[in-house]
Amino acid sequence: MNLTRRSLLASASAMVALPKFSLANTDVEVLEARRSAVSLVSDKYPDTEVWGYNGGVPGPEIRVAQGARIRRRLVNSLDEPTTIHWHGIRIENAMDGVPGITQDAVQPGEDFLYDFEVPDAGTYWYHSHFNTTEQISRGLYGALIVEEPNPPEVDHDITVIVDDWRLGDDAQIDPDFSQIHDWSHAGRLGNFLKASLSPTLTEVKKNQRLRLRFICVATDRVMRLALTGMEGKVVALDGMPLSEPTPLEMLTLGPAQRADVIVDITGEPDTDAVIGFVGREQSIALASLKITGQASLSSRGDIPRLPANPMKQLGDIEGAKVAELNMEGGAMGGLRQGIYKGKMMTAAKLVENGQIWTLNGVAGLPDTALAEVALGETLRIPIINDTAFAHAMHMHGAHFQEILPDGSFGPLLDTILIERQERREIAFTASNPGDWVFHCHMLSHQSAGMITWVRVTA
Ligand SMILES: [Cu+2]
Repeated sequence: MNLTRRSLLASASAMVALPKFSLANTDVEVLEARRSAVSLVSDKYPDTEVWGYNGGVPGPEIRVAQGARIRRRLVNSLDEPTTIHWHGIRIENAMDGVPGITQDAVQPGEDFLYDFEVPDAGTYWYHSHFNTTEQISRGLYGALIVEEPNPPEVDHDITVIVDDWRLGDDAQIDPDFSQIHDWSHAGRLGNFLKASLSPTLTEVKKNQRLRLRFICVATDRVMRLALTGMEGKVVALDGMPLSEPTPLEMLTLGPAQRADVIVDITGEPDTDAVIGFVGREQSIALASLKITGQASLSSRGDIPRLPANPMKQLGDIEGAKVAELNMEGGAMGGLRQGIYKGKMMTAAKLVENGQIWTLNGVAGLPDTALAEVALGETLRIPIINDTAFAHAMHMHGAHFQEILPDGSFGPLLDTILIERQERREIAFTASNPGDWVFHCHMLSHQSAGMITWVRVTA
């Protein structure tokens, strides 16, 4: 089955009912991780067996007001352990969902209560943080939207989750998750791209204004998206408002990255506004919106800024702690040896252990932190990608900023895409105590070694 035949299937996920889990005095909504079957490709194909939350993929969209408390009981009805990570949320460490670091993995048949506040508005997501290459590839993710008290006025506020599935001819997920070739190259790339719009949207009118919240949940694929029939600006990245919205051209989203855009429909009635994936050889329409008329005669005017979040930006970085991060390994990477589980191993021995990539010479989670910083202290991390592939580095518990070549600071991000052989530098001022993992969100790379951690002491 090739990409083209399957490509024009824009789809919207069905709404799923939330089961309730009774506690003594209060009802807590449940996120049940379980197997189910969903119509992923089209009516012409059989349903796809997935692992999802409450039987849907994506899982139910969680939408709350800024500053609200989120309480969800994870019920594990899978045959293997799982956890939930609340991606991009400034969360207390115990709620971060990293097994072995912030909590024990939730065993089959067991449950775990996540209970935390969301201090920042924006577009976030939640997903499994156990056996992630397989669990996220099979569908254990959903959107987490935190609304501003006074959001900009738009006609439609739509979450657009883009995913990349590797399916067989029977529309079933390829069950081989440990192919060394995938892990050592660009990861487990799929053959079926899908955009899920929530709420469903199929028709728009010229001069309507849309807020599109893009979330790239792909296991390993970098999504390059182009929007036609609409014009606007990028107003937020990784949930955080840009101080100055930027013109919308090609949107490049690595795994786990998000972008909020505000666009006005500029196409003529009876044409389509299209969200397209731009591939090397062909472009694919992920979603087509029929323009059915004209909402008004004139255009809407300037695209507004989003209100800033109460998150501190970088200030003076003089005297900051510096912890360099060297990435090595992978195909064409020349890795000769590395430490794994405390032992020095040859590259061949590492591969035997399913490890292919190293961060500062260590494959897998190291015993000691990349850096230890106190609250209020600033940490600079120069990242040297000495590999032949791009990596999407994700920091838990904090947003960071890039230190640009001219010394200025980039926007707040929680995931940064670092191209092959690139050197980039990020920094953040510690404000959230705990042990936080810092890993490649190309999940095949994370599974095969690219994970470390940072300690913030209170
Ligand atoms: Cu990577």
